[in-house]
Amino acid sequence: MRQKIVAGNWKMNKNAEETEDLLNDLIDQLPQDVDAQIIVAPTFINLASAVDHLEFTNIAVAAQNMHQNENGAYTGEISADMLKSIGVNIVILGHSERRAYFHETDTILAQKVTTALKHDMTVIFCFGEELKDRQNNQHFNVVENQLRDGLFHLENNDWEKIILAYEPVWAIGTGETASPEQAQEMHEFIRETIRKRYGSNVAEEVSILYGGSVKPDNAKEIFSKPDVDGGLIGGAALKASDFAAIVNGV
Ligand code: G2H
Repeated sequence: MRQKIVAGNWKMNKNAEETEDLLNDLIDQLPQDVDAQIIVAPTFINLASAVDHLEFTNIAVAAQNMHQNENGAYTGEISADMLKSIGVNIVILGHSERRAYFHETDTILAQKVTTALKHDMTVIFCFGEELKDRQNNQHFNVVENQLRDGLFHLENNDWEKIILAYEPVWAIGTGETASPEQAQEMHEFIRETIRKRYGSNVAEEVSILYGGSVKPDNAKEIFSKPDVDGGLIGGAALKASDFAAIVNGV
C-alpha cells in the first residue's frame, strides 16, 4: 500500500505569532488516527519553532526550498545541513513559483534533489504544465521532460525518499482545479513514465500528490482516484479547519 500524504505549503504567509496560532489550531483540529502522513511547510524563519511545537504530534515539518550547494557565499540562501540541524528532514523542491519567479531550471533542481538525498532528506518534487502546454496538447511531453530532467539521474533505491507532486500551473491559486479525471489521467501517465524507467516496484511505491486549488469541497473526490495519493495544499492549508477537512478526505 502506498503512503497517503497531505502536505500544507504555507508559501510566504504567517509571521511568528500567526505560525504558532495556526500550529496550535492544527494540533487541536487534525485527526489523530488518520492513515496518512501529515506535513506542514511554514516559512524558513519559523521552521525551528514549528519543529519544537510539533515534537510530540503526528505532524512533520518541511522546508519550502533549499540551496543546492553545501555552504558558502550565497547570500540569503539556506543549506540542507542547516535544515537538518534544526530537525527538518523534508524539503519541497521545484514548486512552479520557484521555477517561474526564481528561475529554477530542471538542471538546478536535479542538483538540489541530489544534495537533499545526500543529506538523507525526503524530497517533495513538484512539477506540472502551464496552461499553454495543455492548450497545445503538450502537457504529457512537458511533464515527462520535467521528470526526466529533474529526477531520472537517480538510482532505484533513491526513490524511497521521493514524493511526487503534480501541480498544473493553471490550477495554482486560481480557484481552477483539474477535474478528478484530469488528475487521474496525468497521475497514471506519471506512474507509467516512472515504471518505464525504474520498473514496477518503484512506480507502485511512489506517492503522487495532486496540488492546485484543492479545497475541502473537492479534496475527497480527487483523492478517491486510484493514482492520487494525497495532496499538496496551498491556500486551504492556512486555515486549520479547512486543512483538517482535507486531511479527513484522504
Ligand atoms: C499549489 C498549491 C500548493 P493552492 O501551489 O502548492 O497551492 O492550493 O493555493 O493552489
